Amino acid sequence: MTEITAPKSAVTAEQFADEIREQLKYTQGVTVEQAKPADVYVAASAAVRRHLVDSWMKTQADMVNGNTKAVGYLSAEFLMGKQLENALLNAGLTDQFNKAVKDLGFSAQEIIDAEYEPGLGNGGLGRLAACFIDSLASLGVPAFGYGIQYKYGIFKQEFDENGKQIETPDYWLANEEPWGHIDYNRDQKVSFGGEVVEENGKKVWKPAWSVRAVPVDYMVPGYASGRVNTLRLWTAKSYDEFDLLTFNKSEYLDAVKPQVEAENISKILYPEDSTPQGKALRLEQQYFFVSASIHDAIRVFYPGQDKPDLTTFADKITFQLNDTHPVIGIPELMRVLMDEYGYDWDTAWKITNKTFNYTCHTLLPEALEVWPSKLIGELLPRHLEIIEKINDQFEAELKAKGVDDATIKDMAIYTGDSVRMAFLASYGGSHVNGVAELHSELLKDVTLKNFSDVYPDKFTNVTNGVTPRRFIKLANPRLSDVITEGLGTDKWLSDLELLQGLVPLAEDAEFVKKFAAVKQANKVDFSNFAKRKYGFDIDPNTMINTMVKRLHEYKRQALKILSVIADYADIKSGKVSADDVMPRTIVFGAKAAPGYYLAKQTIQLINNVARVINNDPDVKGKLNVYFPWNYNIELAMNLIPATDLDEQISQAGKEASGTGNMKFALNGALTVGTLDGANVEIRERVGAENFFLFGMTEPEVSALYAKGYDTKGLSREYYEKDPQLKAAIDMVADGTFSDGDKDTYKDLVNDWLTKDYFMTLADFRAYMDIQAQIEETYRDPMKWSRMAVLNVANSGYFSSDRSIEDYLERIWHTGPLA
Ligand code: GP0
Repeated sequence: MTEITAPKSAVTAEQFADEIREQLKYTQGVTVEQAKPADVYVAASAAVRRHLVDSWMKTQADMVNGNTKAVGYLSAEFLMGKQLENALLNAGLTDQFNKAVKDLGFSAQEIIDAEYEPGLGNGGLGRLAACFIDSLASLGVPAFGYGIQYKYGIFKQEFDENGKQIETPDYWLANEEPWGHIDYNRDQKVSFGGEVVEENGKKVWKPAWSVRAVPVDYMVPGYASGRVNTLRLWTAKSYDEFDLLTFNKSEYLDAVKPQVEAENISKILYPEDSTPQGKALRLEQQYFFVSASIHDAIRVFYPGQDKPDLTTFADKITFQLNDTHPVIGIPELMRVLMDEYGYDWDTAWKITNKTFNYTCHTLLPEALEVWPSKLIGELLPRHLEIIEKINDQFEAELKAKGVDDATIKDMAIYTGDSVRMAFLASYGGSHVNGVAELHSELLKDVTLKNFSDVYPDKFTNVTNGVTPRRFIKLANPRLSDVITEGLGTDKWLSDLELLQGLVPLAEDAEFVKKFAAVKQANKVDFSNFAKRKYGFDIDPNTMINTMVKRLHEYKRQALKILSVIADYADIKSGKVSADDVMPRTIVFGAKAAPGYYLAKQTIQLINNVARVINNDPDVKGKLNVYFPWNYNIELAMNLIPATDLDEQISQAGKEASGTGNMKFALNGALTVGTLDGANVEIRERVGAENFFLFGMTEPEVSALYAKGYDTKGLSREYYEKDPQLKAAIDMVADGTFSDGDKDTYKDLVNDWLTKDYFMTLADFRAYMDIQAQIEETYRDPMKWSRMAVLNVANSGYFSSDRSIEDYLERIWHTGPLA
């Protein structure tokens, strides 16, 4: 007997159909006969939202009245993905929905598809925030996600006829968006600019302009917890409706200018992933949402109180700083406590220090934000003063601890010219965490070494995780059924370590065959999806080999494409007969930051390699390359379950964690990867024999830098010594993938041969060797599938529920509502 514990609402399909009808009629003004799928999508969303309202209100009331501290997850990005399917699952209405829409004359899929995916994040960091708020709600922990409702999300990616990336605006709010509830009556005023003056011995900030921060609330339903939290995304509105004076002069268009400028603040998500640009508007965005959120928390937790006792603030809510983006919250809370509520510096500092914690997501120094003091001074003069004072206090503290002057200078939060946000966060909060074990170690040993030396107890690790609801249950229903059947229960969806129970089944040939059949069916589905959406002809009987992630040099898409080119060159030269090649389909998905030149060249190269190889009869269809554009959550949910082999091939010591790697392992893909980020922990858990490891380790990378790899042009030696590598690079240089033009990729080629900072060439040989081993393994389907079963069975640790439990225990010191 299989035990089913998934939530199930008492509402019948007939009742749910009536609710949809009613929404269609009374809110949207269309009959069922007139309704399009997009109408039914809006109606069904509104209907399911109504079923969540009571739990939502109760969760909020319990949060304010209860004695459990809440979590405020401050994040500039929340990459949520489509909402309807997930809300139905958590409300226990999936079956009713499926039947109801069918009875209304629609297919469930076309209704789900009608939702436009909100892209309010760049990649891993934003998706992690979305997984975390899902897990917080599922664990019954009261929490707010606080962020920005950008009008334009991450750009839509297209490819032009030359294979170049084109970015177009993602106006995701062009159609009715039924999930966000805009609440004009819970707005906050956020001010900027002006100057600080002294009045009666007190510092008083006289700002020059203000915007109105209006919250848009999204419900965050927990799975099987009965709890519904809130994602509160701020949108900027103008206070100046229009300037009457100007208007009287009948300069109508000028009159709306200030309004347009204020509303610019929440207009667009910056598309740089890991390499922030020091733009004033970005700082405005950061301050905008953080200031509104802090004031909002005071409003929520001290309702109706003019003189709240904010010495208890850190017992009400703990703020997690998701990377450096919200770190301006530290001086902001200081300012609020001192200037708005009259606390002295020391009291304010104690509260602030206790309230904030900081998660660092990177090892790339360029990803740690540093703001010019001048910019902060112009935009937030009072905050700059506070930062200077924090820095003075910090220096005195370090001196007292016996830290030498040179080190103190290295650690400066405020250097005179600039403010280092990661340092401000490390000093200003209680805890600092990295996102995988290796990453947290490297943070302590390298990136934030001085801080960890002085404040060792602040530093901890929380390995990332992903939500099994979206990335297994919704993305891979077939696998979910096989797991439930195998375990005899569906409880694994809220306790993912139960997947361990599948380990013995790896020896059960019947089970392994069922598991393999799921993968095959998913591959067929993906092939159909790719045909429908992209016009691709993907053969589901080839190995599906996937590399999806942002395009970044350190992630090394270049290594993957060079290996494909090397294989192609072997076929073309006759060294290898196409008949002997194991059939493979390589699927890439990646957006490049619009200003990231080498990343964009890499995209162009991949597209043209695909064009040439896919159309070359000599290849006999054995090697295929596809690059579906605009990689997003929807594509991920279709591609990951269909993948046989996943690529996690970053240069060791560069990928903080990776979260795609977890999604693939949990969906029964095998991984080829370096010892980097969470790969290390995945491999430990699934077993070294079930993971394709290759390449230099982090200490080997460091040693090679020390030899001058990038500065002395050592990469060229690898090129000269390895004929296969040489053939591949020469093929890029000679115009094979640019209709004979030798200049198209010259900067890319030149970088490989003179600098190659991320050591693609140095790891090439090891990568080719492991691929040969992979092919051998894949030719034994039972062996491959058994390994895949063991990947699923041993990856339960990588649930974001477990990550949140670690945060609760190590950092937040709070727990679920009673
Ligand atoms: C890290 F610094 N990450 C940054 C950034 O600006 N954006 C971003 O998405 C990612 C890391 O690269 C990661 O290793 C990590 O798993 C993720 O943050 C969440 O911690 C790979 O996606």
